[in-house]
Amino acid sequence: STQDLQKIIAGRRAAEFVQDDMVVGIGSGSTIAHVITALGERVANENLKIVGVPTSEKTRRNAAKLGIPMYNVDDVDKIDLTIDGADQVADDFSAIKGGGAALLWEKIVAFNSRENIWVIDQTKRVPKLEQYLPVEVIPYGSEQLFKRFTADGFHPTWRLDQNGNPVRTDSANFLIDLHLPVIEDPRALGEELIGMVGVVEHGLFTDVVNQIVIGHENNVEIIKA
Ligand code: DER
Repeated sequence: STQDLQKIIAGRRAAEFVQDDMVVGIGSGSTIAHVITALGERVANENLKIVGVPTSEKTRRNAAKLGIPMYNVDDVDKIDLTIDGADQVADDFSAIKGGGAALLWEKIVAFNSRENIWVIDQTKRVPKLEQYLPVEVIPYGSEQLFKRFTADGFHPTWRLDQNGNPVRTDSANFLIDLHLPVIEDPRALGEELIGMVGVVEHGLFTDVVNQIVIGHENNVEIIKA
């Protein structure tokens, strides 16, 4: 589809920001899969010297399979550049992430990176964040949290796998997806959510990104935050 093509050209363009000797945070999702493929080709064909830090076990496996040495975030001094995807990126450079159930490790890696780049296809661009917000919660007490989200008008739903069982994140937590109208103040909402006992992390990413790589019909747009 054209969206897949936009992901491919944006992913391959974003991979060009990676240079020899970098420690690279590698994101999760279908767009980043094209970044991983491009980096794997450069490791194989140009002997690119990089170390990867995964934002999910799936990314660790996919990158390692392509010959990219993978280290945990605590096994490197610092991450030079993290490239990740997003579900929505607003005009103020805030984002909603978590569609791929990796938001906690993604946020940990992002906040330990000198520079962050998000790679998206143009359908992810929105004036303001809206409609959908993943929240990672500790299983114990999550039913109580769910009821509180309902009472607060957040229209929560459990993230379920194809068998209808609650998805477990790589940290063995549950995900509750909130469904809200337009999010006018992502920072305030993020602070409200993080203050709730049992909430581990949420998918609002503000004050993080440095550059956005956007795949359009026939070109790639790069915007500095
Ligand atoms: O979970 C995330 O934030 C991922 O980056 C993901 O949602 C983006 O996924 P996509 O590149 O498959 O659209």
